[in-house]
Amino acid sequence: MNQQTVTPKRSLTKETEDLLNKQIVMEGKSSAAYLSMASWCETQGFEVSAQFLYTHSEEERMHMLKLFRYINAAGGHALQPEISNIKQQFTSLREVFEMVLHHELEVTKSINSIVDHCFQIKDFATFNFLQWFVMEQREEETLARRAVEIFNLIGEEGVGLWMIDQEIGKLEAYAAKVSGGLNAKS
Ligand code: OFO
Repeated sequence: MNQQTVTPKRSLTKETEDLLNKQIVMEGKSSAAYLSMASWCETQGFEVSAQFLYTHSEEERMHMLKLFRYINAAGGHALQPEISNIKQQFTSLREVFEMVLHHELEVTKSINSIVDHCFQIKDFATFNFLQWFVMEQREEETLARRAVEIFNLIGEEGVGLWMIDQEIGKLEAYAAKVSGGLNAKS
């Protein structure tokens, strides 16, 4: 099929479909990575961080499913991603949250480039669909930046790590407050 072919059943170009399928891989990897981080945190006694990451892993799966449903509704074929090479061991709680921040910045870059592509080819329906992800990334970045900031503010000595773990539990409320509830979690 020609790269730009659009049929009555199909409102996505093949290129856009491929880009959205690549985003599915990213969301699936996010879900798996956060699940692995949650498990490691739980084994280390960081109960609040573990709960935060378990919840986040579920959210990433929900992001992936949103893309599945959209691609198929638009006449494409959403593909179950292969997920491998998920990191299982971490050297510290700080490393976990620095990786979350790094990861979210990469996801934002990827979403932005698909949005740019849709704008260029005038696929305004997909452009509009992706606005939810744009605002979600704003909130996710705020949250991940704040998590790393908490390590710097409290310090990891003495009871610092315990306090940091407690503060991680307040991140969702913090991100929702500073982003003004820009995105509903559904
Ligand atoms: Fe799907 O937002 Fe994080 O990765």
